[in-house]
Amino acid sequence: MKIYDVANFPNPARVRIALAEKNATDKVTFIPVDVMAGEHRQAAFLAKNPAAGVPVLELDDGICIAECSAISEYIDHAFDGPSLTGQSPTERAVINMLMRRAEFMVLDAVGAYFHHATDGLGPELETHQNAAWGNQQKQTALNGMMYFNQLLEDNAKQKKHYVAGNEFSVADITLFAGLAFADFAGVAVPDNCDQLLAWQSSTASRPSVA
Ligand SMILES: N[C@@H](CCC(=O)N[C@@H](CS)C(=O)NCC(=O)O)C(=O)O
Repeated sequence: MKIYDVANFPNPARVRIALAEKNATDKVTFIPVDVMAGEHRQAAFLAKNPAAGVPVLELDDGICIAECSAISEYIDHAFDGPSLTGQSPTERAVINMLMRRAEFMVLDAVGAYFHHATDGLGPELETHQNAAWGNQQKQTALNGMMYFNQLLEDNAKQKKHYVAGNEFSVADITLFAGLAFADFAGVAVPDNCDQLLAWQSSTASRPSVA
């Protein structure tokens, strides 16, 4: 199978971390996409993902799977190793809910700030900027960080050390990618978010992330 992506971009990182958690990185061929040159907006790539985003997983039979949530789901079930998406109906629902919150409250909000209120990927690619929307989304991201700080504090009181409870999951991976993107985009974690910063530092030391 192939993954079309750009190393070190936040969404591709989610999939690469999931693969590393499953010890399956070497089962995939990575095909670099020249996003900075707009390759992801050309017809050949749009045929794989009409949303013009990386990563895309292409299976050996040609089926293309976009969206990190869907790719992570595939990886979790295609390879052995600890579950990243949960097992019981409750675990699966809670992990999915918190992954979605990590997306729209942090990662995607930072993305909107980066693409709309900063130079983003440069004038050739950032053709429809709306700075007011971008700045509003920066505040959404800061609120999201405070939400996850409180959630991690509440979890820690119950001796649970991950976003969705006792096990590392795609919710942790997504939040970590969101904070990495925030760091890159110059959105600092609010000062009073000690629990979030401690969680970020312990997540950074996982072999799959390091
Ligand atoms: N919701 C998508 C987001 C994909 C996405 O936006 N990827 C970024 C890289 S981190 C991208 O391709 N950006 C290209 C652009 O902004 O033109 C997912 O989960 O995969």
